[in-house]
Amino acid sequence: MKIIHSPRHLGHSGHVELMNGQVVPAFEKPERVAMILNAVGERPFGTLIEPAAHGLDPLLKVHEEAYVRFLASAWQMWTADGRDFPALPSFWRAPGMRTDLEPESIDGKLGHFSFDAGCCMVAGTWDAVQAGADSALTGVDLMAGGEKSAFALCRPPGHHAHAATMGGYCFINNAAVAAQAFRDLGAARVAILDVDYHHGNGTQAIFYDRPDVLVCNIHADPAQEFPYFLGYTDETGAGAGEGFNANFPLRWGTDYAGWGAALDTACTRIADYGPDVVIVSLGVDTYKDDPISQFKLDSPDYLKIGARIAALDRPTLFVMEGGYAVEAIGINVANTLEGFLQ
Ligand code: Q9C
Ligand code: ZN
Repeated sequence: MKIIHSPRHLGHSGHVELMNGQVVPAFEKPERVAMILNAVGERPFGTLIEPAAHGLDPLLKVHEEAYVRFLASAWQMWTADGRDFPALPSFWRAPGMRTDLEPESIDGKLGHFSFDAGCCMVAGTWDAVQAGADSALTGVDLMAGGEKSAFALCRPPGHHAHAATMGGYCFINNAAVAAQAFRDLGAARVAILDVDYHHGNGTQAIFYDRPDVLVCNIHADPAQEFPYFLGYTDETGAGAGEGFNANFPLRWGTDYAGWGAALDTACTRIADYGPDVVIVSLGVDTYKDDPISQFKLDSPDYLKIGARIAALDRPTLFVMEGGYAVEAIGINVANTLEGFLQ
């Protein structure tokens, strides 16, 4: 299995987030990728390759142009106001306020295009984001060329990003960009299996009214956990997409007995759909010692996850999402891939 990775993710560093009302160093940090590279490097998985540049067109198929323009110019606008520290939104709308107007001010734009303070931007953020999206797109290219699977080691992650909204450490929705690229290359049906601890609200929203991309999410119950405002069981799709979104929310404290049962149900749904390709939004923040999460999966469980996904017997693109227990993230990702390949 080829692993697609760019060192340009390192440009997205030194950023912060809000935790318990305080500004703290971001949990989504560059060391995550270093640990994954170490762990996969110790096993006979295949070769590391750099992504090819794909430009903005494939991103614009799932993201709005004004949003991409904002991402590309935000750091320049923020620093033009004399600020030489990371950019963080702190103003949002309440229901009843205007959603149709993009403010001129960068402070207004940051709120207009975000749903939380989880997407801090620094000088190298946009370059890192583009390299991540290119990694996912290069994975699509490899599989279009006949590879049975690939792993896009994207950083920052993507599944919380909507068509015109950043949040939850995510700017461009790498899995959604890849799904659309598969469609444009001729795949009739794409299934996205999101196993990150958090609900993939952006991925759900992007494909909510479409039957050509089935989205299945296994995640912490949004009544208890971020992103709080999406990810319930009654969200099953809309219009032509009715029946093509499936959520499996699980309570805090869930271990592999409960989690694996949900995975089995989700995989059965995917098998019934008969996709040409499966995209796995691979978050390993389900791990028992994850610093911001409340599930109880242990490292050997990730071997079982990989094996269950392999049993679908479909071409499979893994796209990196979350996972913040830096000491175990590499083992857990490598175990997933090993379980898949065995
Ligand atoms: N500051 C992903 O796993 N913040 N995003 C929760 C802790 C949001 C996680 C509160 C967590 C987003 C891709
Ligand atoms: Zn997550």
